[in-house]
Amino acid sequence: MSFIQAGPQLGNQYAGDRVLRSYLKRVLPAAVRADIEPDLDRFGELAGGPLYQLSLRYRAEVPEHIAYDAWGKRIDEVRVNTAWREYARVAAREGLVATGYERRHGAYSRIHQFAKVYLFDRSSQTYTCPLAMTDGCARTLERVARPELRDRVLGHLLARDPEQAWTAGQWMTERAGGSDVGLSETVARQTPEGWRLYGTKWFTSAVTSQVALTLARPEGNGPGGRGLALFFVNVRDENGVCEGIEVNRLKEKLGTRQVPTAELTLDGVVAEPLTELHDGVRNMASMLNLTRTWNAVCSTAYLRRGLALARDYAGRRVAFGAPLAEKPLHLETLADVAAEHEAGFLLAFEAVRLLGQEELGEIDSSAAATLRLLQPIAKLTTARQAVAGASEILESFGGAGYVEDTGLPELLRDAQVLPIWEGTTNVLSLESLRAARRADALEPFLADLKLRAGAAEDSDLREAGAVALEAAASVRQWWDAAETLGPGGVEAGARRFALTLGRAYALALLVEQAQWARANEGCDRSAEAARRFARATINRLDTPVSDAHATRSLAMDEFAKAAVPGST
Ligand code: MFK
Repeated sequence: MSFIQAGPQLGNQYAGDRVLRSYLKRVLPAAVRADIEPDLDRFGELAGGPLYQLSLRYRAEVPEHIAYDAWGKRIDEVRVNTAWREYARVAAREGLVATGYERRHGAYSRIHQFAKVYLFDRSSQTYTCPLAMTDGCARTLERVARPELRDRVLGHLLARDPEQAWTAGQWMTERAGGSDVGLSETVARQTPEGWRLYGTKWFTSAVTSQVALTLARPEGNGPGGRGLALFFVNVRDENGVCEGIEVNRLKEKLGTRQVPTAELTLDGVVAEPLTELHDGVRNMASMLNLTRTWNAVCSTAYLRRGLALARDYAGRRVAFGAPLAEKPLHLETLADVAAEHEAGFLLAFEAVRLLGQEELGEIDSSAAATLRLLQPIAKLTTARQAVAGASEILESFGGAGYVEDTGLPELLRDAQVLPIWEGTTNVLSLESLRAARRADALEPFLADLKLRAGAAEDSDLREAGAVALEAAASVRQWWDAAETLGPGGVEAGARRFALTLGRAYALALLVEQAQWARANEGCDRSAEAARRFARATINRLDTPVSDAHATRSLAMDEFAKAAVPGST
């Protein structure tokens, strides 16, 4: 009989994850870990088994928009696949949002919650999207909503009973303003029945949610983000009807195809202000910071899943006389991805750890400022790792990585959204600059980085730590020279600033983890990850910079002399 290649298999995704387990052992008090570990072990089995199989089985079934019923009545039903409906039940029962708010383990509850999110993400057809927005909505309600509204809604967002559980949408993006949300055109009008919204929302992810937070400009308000107000919308009434909302169409996307993403027309939908009738962007910021944290954690989940599949396959696939697992070049490639994964994981979970402390008021002002900067930095750094790493993982499967029904291409297609939604790399780089300035965050961030990178005792780890310290010094130098660069020069350098910070901080965390794992677990794998990650590019600020004219000439080439459309 001719040869048939065995495909990759997944095991228990908690039990097999050294990086997650070792991290939890280091940061959690023993009693907390003992309490949550059985839950993670059980969920890891589910994620590597039935939930993963479910995602593969319904991989090709994408959402459907039914605009009208048979008799011509507008119904705007959005049908999702069987797996997606099951994920909704699993998410509620498992408390994938609720765990962070029940706070059974105080500030550590966020670590427990996000460990489950990390296990769930790549077995969930990105059901983590509505969950992230639900978490963001819950936190925003906790922080800024009128108590009556908060008490009416929060219980549903945190319900473990699937019959009671709601998810929330986050409708920010409009045709005029994707990144520049202050350009939003949706108007809020006061009527005898309350506020009503009129406008178009251009990207609304997971439009099957029961409720949403959105921005609109109350009539008479000024321009920009300050003139917007934050509103709560009940998307469907008790009969499932969207009164005052039309689904124009579902987006046809590169990836996350099982997530129903819609264009909506708001034609008088009733909405309630969460709080004051201005400063909507600022009031929505806690939602953004939460969804960016989900994005960072899930980005690292892509690499973890890719590695789990590639490692299993490396033992099964024989080429040129030996399994791939014995090929030095194949191992080099996987080890590089593994180093990126471990560094990114620690970066994302540091944002989670500090978030838990901040929410309970158990954080000092330095750590709070560090967190403010870490949120955009962790998101942008890990998202780029996910895309590059997913591409490498697909390649490690050869042609099979390019064939849809292996389920592998989805890893790369879905990953491409991570650096886009919740703020692109460039928008978040600029946001990092603002956070560093407004929150005085750079000083405490760099101080913490130095503490961790400098704490290494063994010479190999001291050497790796020195790379992080040298990058931190470059950041400091660039920052101090910012005035001489002018606004254009600072903006042009923002991405290199942000990525250097992200990768240097990740390296510092990795050095700290590696020293601990060597001393406490007799394990040197984190140390190899640290040494390897230190050899990858950390410092993006130590290369010469071109002048603005040369950059523009090359970037725009045949368009370099053209007038900007619309300018006079
Ligand atoms: C797998 C995981 C999944 C995640 C799924 C999520 C699916 C959802 C899909 C989406 O909804 S994607 C849409 C996401 N859109 C964005 O992320 C928008 C990106 N653009 C930005 O972030 C812009 O920088 C911003 C909209 C914030 C710019 O608007 P403005 O009006 O120019 O804001 P400005 O002046 O920077 O900030 C206004 C106030 O908010 C300031 O406070 P003050 O009024 O006190 O000066 C800021 O400090 C504050 N602020 C802004 N961002 C903040 C923040 N505060 C804390 N944290 C932040 N992140």
